Amino acid sequence: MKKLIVTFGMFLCCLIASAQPTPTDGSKPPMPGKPLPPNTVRRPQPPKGTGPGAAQRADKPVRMGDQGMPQIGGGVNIVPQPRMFMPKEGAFMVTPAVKIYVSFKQKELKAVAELLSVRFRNLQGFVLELADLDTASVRSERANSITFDMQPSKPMGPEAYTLSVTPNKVAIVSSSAAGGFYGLQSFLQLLPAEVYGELKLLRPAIWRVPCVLIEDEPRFSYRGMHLDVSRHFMPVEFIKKYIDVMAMHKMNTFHWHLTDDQGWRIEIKKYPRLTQVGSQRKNSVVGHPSSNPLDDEYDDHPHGGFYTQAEIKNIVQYAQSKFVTIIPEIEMPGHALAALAAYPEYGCTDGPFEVANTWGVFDDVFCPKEATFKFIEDVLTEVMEMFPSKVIHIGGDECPKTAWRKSKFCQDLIKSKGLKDEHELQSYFIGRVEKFVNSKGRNIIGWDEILEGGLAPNASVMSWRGTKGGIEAAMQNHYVVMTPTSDCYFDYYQSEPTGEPLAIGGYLPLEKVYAYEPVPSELSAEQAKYILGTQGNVWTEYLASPRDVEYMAYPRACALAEVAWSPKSGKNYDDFLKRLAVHFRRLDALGVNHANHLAEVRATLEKRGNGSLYVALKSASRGTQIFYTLDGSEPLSSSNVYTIPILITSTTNIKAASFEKGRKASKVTTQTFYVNKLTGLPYKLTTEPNGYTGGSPMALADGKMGSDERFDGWVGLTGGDLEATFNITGITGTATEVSINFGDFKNAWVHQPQYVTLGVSDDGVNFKEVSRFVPEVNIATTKQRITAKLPLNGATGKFIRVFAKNAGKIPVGFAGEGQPAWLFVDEIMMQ
Ligand code: TNX
Repeated sequence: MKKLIVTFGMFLCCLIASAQPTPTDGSKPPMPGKPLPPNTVRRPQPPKGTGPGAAQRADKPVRMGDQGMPQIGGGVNIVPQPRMFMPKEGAFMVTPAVKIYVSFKQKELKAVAELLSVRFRNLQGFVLELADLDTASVRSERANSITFDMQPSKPMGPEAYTLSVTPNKVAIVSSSAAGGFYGLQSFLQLLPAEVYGELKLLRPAIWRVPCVLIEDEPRFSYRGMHLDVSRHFMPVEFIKKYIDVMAMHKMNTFHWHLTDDQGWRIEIKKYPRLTQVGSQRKNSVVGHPSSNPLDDEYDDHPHGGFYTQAEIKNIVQYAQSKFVTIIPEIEMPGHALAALAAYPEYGCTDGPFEVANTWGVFDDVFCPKEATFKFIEDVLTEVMEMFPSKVIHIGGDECPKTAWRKSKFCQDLIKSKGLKDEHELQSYFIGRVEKFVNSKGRNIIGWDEILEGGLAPNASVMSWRGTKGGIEAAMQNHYVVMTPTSDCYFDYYQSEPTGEPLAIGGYLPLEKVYAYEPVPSELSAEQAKYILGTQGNVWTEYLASPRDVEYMAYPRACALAEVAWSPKSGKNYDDFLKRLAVHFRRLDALGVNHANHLAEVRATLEKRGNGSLYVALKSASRGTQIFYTLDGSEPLSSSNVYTIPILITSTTNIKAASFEKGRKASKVTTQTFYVNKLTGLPYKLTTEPNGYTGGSPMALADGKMGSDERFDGWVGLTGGDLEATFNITGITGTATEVSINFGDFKNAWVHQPQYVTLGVSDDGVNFKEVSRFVPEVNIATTKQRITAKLPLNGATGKFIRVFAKNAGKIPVGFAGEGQPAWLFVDEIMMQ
């Protein structure tokens, strides 16, 4: 076989794109008279002889009865970061003598003030007395007080507040009770983390609140968290806790996914079988289901549970007290098996149907008969009685058209209504339901599939399959909540799967959530106004308990809360991490089972000017040391200590972990770097990847292989072909073959390419095809990795180009049928 001869030359390459976050501007002096830019910190210079501790000592904290109480308190570490804050000298001391002032006429705000006074009674054993602001004799001279001051006529945003802490008093000013509530959340975060605890302190303390001025308001009006209680039921007490923790992060919308194939969880009086039958499943699949349910293993116990109407009303009220709106979701026309198990007459066949005991998408869906619409209207009527939310979620996602295709009734309906196909039938379905919901003075929101076949006139859209649906809807002047899988799915892995609880797949580390920008760049400023905000989704196929939910939701929800609340210009991941370390103590006090991967080690490849390859190791946690091995053994505190990037010359497996005081502080990171002739070489893509970038612009040649399980590392194109061009003039020696890996994960809409070609060129413009690879037809839905080997067949040249043809539309019978397939590529190697 002839060989490709390439000549050696020098090339420079910077493999790691250095992220340049905009720092929060802490250095500029205050500019009197000028409005502060968003997310600004002004730091006063402490006068001589005062340090952080001294400043606080200078104030007179000790009052009657305070003797002997220790002082505890911290700095300003608020999550989400306020729009503007200015730390000041001194501190306010919360002693038993402090009074809380609020107008007793402002009932909602008074309830907010009570939340604070109750907190102290529970923890400290003393009551902070509430006094009526309207009868307080000297309004302006309330020393030693915390005042909630609401002035509805004040020109402030509906959720805005200012919080001023001086040594004498605390004032929270707002134009609404919600603003007062958010001011309180910030105030609580100025107190020691113990304020979030449930247990009475053994020894009452004086709580020291650092002086600060905060002016704050949210960037987006919709700041949401979702929870699926169908796949696994979650108890009432946990739902309340989930709402509490959301509200603490200034999130204001709880999207409650109440029905699905695996369980109907909301009592409907007119249809008792929905909960009698539909809320129970006989068992659950263990692990990831395969393509054939008969091959799978199932556990040996039933799963059930539902919320009574009384419980729901109670939760709705509870959420209102925390300024959280609950949007209930009733799934239709798909994800309806639990309902059909109870009332088979609303399906397209006679059934019988069973509540699903495995995960996925099922062909049996609601049939658009008059009786079905009557049923849905009855259900929604009761739902709207329980939930005052202006918006009702009607699902709309993942509705296979198989049953409708086979049904004579549906085919006749398509003809008689003059519809084009089953997609227009889905649109007809949603449109009818929308009309009904609108007639009750409410609006619908649905997953982005409701765009297919035409959007119902007043519907809002939740964009989950990437951003395309959101962009389309906003361009049609419909409101949008952005919740793309790539950035907002908290059921994805947040770390390397080893040592993590089983997740659905995917990879969404904290940093990626933090970096998420909800307004797609494709939109004009006018269209961008339709982006209401963003939401984190917690699907519970693999989350069986509240503890599992918390582990996946936090701290990623902290990051998303900051995306939704704080100004874009002030984003700074390092600063967020610093605050998060403090914030973890609050979550701990609340008993939130949050994940913590801050000490984990990341390994990345660097290519130096002389062509040498180095592996750099990094952990986000300060005060830890990294130890590593290259021989496959577990890293210990006696292994190699990491100081500078490690030179590698051939394929290398690195295991690394960080240690604090000799003890392991993270789990072990294992990373193989596949060294070949293309490693570290820059390339050009004709079409940029959408959604899946592989983590860096060098992902196809970064030495790291895409992971089947977490989906990271892959360069992903939806609908598009891959065309990657390498300039190889700098490469030495001979090469015989180029190999490329593709993902074939059909359940996740990722399909192998139709074919792959290798071209060679001298000018980088005219390429000659030197070999072609056509993968074997593969209908398996289990995850597979396809390797295309393309011999160079003796060709020579200065450039090589790899072209891979996308599978196109997903064929009938596979998940996402009719949608554009994803092409997943990684890594491209040359031997
Ligand atoms: C897709 S997101 C679904 C859910 C699954 C989820 C798992 C959406 C509208 N549908 O039914 O639980 O993926 O990530």
